[in-house]
Amino acid sequence: MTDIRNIVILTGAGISAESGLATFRGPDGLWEGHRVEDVATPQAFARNPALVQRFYDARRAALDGVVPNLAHHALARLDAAWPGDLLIVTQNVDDLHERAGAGRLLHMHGELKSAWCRACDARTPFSGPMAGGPPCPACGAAASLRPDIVWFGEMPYQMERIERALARADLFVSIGTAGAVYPAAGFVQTARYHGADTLELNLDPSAGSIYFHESRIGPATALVPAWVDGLLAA
Ligand code: BV8
Repeated sequence: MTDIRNIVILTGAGISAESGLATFRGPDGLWEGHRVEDVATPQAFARNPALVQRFYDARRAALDGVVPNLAHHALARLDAAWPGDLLIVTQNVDDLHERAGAGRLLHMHGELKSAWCRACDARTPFSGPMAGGPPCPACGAAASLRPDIVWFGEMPYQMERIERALARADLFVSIGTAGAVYPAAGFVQTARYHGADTLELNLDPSAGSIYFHESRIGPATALVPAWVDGLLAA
């Protein structure tokens, strides 16, 4: 058994790429010619709610046509088998980690399948289009729902819980993220400061590759199962 007990895993759009969901900064990164940074903001929603709702309605609908891939399933297997602390912190707003069976999971940037009511502040499970102004499932208010997504300029969810997990981590693994968006891109430095080993599994070197003790380059469906098998066999 290795001397690794507590693990934090950060995932980004790259872990869902092989399931068919577009990443943000790759060649398929634009949506109807818009950069995500220009649509995923409170200002964009205030200025043009129909455009922003359409952006999220399209991505929420796309979830019905995709399934978790071997990387999601490998992480769920690790989650089920790992005796120490383990936390999957995903930047992704898709539901593929859950559908693969991951339990110790946190969506720091929110979820497509959740709605946030601006009238009663409730967050409720949601599928289907939001553009038509459906009533809030909790309070019934009409046309009061926004996507339960952390936009640029908004505070990511459960940051204290994430910071506590990073402070205790013996191993920090980053999978499928470009390391371009903060605070997630800074987690590797926090983990390293607290003495964790740091590993990056990515198709290309990320902006933060220099902060990792080790970087393995390749597709997540090849790298993640191999890494999990190695860890569970140790
Ligand atoms: C905040 C929800 C403060 C939306 C998202 C200057 C310096 C530092 C920070 C800032 C700055 N200027 C502005 C900021 C702050 C800003 C920021 O970081 N901006 C960036 C652009 C510079 N951050 C924020 O605004 C955050 N909030 O700072 O709040 C605050 C403080 C007090 C009080 C209130 C507020 C909020 C950021 C969250 C924004 N929301 N998502 C949505 O999804 O619609 S971010 C968005 O980018 C997604 O969540 C996405 O997950 C995330 C990161 O992208 P990646 O996951 O990395 O995806 P990407 O396409 O970029 O890369 C894919 C990677 O996968 C690539 O490396 C590729 O090689 C790899 N890959 C591809 N295929 C595969 C693969 N790997 C393996 N296998 C494959 N097959």
